[in-house]
Amino acid sequence: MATIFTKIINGEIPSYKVAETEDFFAFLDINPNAKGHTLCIPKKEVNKIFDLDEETYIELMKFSRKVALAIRKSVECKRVGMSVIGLEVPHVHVHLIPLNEMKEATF
Ligand code: D5M
Repeated sequence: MATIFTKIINGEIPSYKVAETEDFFAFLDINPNAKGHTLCIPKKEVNKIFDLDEETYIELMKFSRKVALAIRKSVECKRVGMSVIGLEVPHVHVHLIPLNEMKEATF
């Protein structure tokens, strides 16, 4: 059965597309940790990151880097954090999360 992310790539489930190439797709996370939180995925349906073939793994990282640089230009943030969690959805995805320094609390 197709993963929810394959359905997003195929347009069966709506998403906010951030970027797309022949092999990769980037879209906004439905449950963002910060404005601009983006997921980068290979179109190839693979469950876990280290099950990817080496070439796709490297290309996914290159794609994610390009998307992160674009996010940094369009969202106000100090930097963009990158993580691979994969607890919920069994389709490899890289989280790109715009980060800002926390301001001192005032009372
Ligand atoms: O988290 C999976 C991530 O995928 C989590 O941040 C929510 C996101 N998600 C789940 N369904 C959707 C849809 N339909 N659109 C956009 N984002 C979605 P992880 O723990 O890394 O597996």
